[in-house]
Amino acid sequence: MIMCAFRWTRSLQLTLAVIKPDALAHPIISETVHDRILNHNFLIVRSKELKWQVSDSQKFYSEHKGRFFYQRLVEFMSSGPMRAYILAHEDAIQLWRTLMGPTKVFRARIVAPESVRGELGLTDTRNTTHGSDSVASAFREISFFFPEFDVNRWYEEEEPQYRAGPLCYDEEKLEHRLIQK
Ligand code: 3AN
Repeated sequence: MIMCAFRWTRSLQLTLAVIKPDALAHPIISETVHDRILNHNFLIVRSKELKWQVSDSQKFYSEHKGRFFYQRLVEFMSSGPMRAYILAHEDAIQLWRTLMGPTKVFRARIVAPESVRGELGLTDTRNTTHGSDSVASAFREISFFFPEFDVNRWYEEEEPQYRAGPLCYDEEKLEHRLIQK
């Protein structure tokens, strides 16, 4: 157990982050991404490993249906286990997007070589990670990956507690949790 006493000045925002199958298959890559999450003071509200059926992948990426990469994307995202996180930070959505870097790995290598995708991505499809791109998509995507998690309730009831702490990091569950005062 590691105590975490970070001082927040603004309210916390949630985002969904995913380590995609290509990256989770390589422990050094997934540990590097996980360490980057912790080193940037994200709070890990929930994390879990899961594997999609093709139908889950089709549903999640329905907005891309018809694009040239759709079939490849759908097959890849259901090809092996992933790790999904609900992350909290003052500016969680934008911070995680910045840490990931641009969608296209070859562009990421040039414009953001130290980003996750710039450093660890393989191709535009196998680009290591996913992150929500807006408040609305964070709501939708968190509910998709964690149907048992109530986003509204978290903001109403748990956000003030996570902001105030104290929290500890559970190295086995890969999650932060509140310590009862
Ligand atoms: P992001 O994941 O950065 O939000 P989206 O939502 O435009 O990007 O695309 C969803 C996923 O589709 C990407 N993460 C990537 O795996 C795949 N993808 C997007 N554009 C391409 C492309 N031009 N070629 C191959 N795969 C792509």
